[in-house]
Amino acid sequence: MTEQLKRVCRAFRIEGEWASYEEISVGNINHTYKVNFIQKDGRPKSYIVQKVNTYVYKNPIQVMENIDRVTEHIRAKKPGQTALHFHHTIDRKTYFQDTDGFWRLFNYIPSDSCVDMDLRTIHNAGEAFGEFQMQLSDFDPGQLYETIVNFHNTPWRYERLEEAVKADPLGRAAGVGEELAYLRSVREKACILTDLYRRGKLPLRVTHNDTKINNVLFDQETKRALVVIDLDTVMPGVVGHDFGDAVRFAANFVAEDCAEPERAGVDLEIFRAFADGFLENTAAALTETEIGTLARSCLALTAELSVRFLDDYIRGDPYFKIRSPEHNLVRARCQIALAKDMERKMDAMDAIIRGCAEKYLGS
Ligand code: GN1
Ligand code: MG
Repeated sequence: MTEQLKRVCRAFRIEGEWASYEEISVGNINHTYKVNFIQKDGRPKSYIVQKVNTYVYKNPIQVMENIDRVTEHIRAKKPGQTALHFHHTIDRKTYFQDTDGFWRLFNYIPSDSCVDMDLRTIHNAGEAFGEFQMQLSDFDPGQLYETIVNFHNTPWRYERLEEAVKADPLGRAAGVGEELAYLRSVREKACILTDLYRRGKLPLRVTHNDTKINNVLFDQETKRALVVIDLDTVMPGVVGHDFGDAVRFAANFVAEDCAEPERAGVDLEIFRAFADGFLENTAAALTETEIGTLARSCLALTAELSVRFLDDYIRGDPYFKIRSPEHNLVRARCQIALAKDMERKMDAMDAIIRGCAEKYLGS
């Protein structure tokens, strides 16, 4: 690996003396490394190198173009703000391709990544994702490539799952009957965002689409959000894609791949903290219908991801990185347990959303 990373750093014209590297294992798609150099003046300097997963991102150049456009737009709005800066190769590209893959390199930002998930940090993450949406509210979604087609097309995700069950290449479908039955039973609730969008009830926006809270970097001292990262899936979408996915990840009592699904569930205090931060920055701009979908978007995104994990498990795990043979099944079960708890708590979640919206709309 060292030789490979050194080659990538040379391609991006990184100066100084190579010191070491470490792999950053968060993230289920790309491979991420922190590379450490000693500069000429003797001071250390680190960068992040990523190998983009080209099975997932079939056209990584389009991914980079989307990121360039979006970050430029945000930078113009808030010039001094901490940002990701992608380094260029000698031929002025923000990526480097070799026989090993598609690489990019950007600045390392010293930060806290939500290790300490107290309510204030969660609130700040809500503000950050809300602000991100608002900064892009005047960005024409038509300017962005759809880098993963049908990414949040929930009915399509269900169709893919049914195809996988039919093909059943590894004979895994027989062991997931209960999971399938539950997911089929909530299909309509899971598809609510796609359905309302198709009926013209929800506006198209530019969304982040991967609002896991570890995609926000926090200031180590103040705990304020510094920057929203991982812009690979920035694409046209609806507001619930970002809100729902963030809650799915942040408000669960346990990690998204906890092997004890009975412990999964929505922590309503975390939910409230995130919703309050998010709505503080978005309530005034969202339509009544959009606000009305926020609580339900959490269930929709959780069910959708359960479908994706189960689909990947049945197909033999071609998509998500796994750390054990049953990892995708464990993930699917945990997400299903979370979805069930969301169904139970839907009225309470909705009431919290209404309360926060009223607070910021002043009515
Ligand atoms: C993937 O790469 P990462 O870990 O940020 C996935 C998301 C899922 C998430 C679940 C492009 O995100 O959609 O919600 O795993 N990203 C892609 O952990 O499929
Ligand atoms: Mg991602």
